[in-house]
Amino acid sequence: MAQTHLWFTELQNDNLTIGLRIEKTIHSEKTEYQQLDVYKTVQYGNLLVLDGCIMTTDKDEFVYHEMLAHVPLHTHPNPKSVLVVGGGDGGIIREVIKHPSVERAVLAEIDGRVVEASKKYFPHIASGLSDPRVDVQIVDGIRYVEEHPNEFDVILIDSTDPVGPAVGLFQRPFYESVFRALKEDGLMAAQTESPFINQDLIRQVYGDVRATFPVAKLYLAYVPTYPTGMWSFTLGSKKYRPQDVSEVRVHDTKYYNREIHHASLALPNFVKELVGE
Ligand code: SPD
Repeated sequence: MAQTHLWFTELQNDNLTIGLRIEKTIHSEKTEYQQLDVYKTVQYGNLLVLDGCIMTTDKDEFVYHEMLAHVPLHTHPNPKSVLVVGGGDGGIIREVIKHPSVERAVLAEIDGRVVEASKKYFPHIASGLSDPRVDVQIVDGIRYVEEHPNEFDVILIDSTDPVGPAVGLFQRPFYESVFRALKEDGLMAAQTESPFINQDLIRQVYGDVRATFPVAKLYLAYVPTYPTGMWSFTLGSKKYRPQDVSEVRVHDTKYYNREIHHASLALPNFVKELVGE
């Protein structure tokens, strides 16, 4: 096939872009909440974009989804009841249900169109959404968390970037409400952007999580299509520490394993400084 001259460009901040050559636009719509586009790219397969920001691609999605799910899920000794806030593409749910202890996994996604688009254009990412343990709720995740105190072992926050509908998911009242929605030994993890270009956000979120939970830990993974590639996740826990994980229960992964679990907790000095470690 002749090479196209079409490019998708994400403006990552005022001074930085990432460009992916595209073969064609597969889908484009304005949902009730955001602009939703799906492109076929040459390098990364299908690409899901919300409000101009890359959410996931066929080829590198496994890094982010495995790391946001398995580091916290292995930190809990017996996760049975799990809530995913956001994550309408289903990638986190797919990883959650790999844990045999999980009896119930709720997905609280505000935009039902993301779920539908993912089922159609990213079937391998959305594959877990039809599992009988999964309950897909098209609701405001912030409100859902407020209305379900003391219910979950693990809560995973797979938000979009901190603009538009996701802003509230990066604020202290939300983490306090997540604390209340967790059982007495529960824990949470959230995606918290790039240590290279979102330093104020990481400082603020980490500070809020540390003020809310007895245990707080930032960890890292490398996602080629996310701004700068280096990506952070913040874990808050009432009891268990990710440093104490000695065995891994899930093995059908492409990125996560026991060594990666521990390596992801090791922070470069400039990131340690950000979180005061
Ligand atoms: N800038 C990328 C941030 C994307 C975080 N959420 C991705 C959703 C994938 N399930």
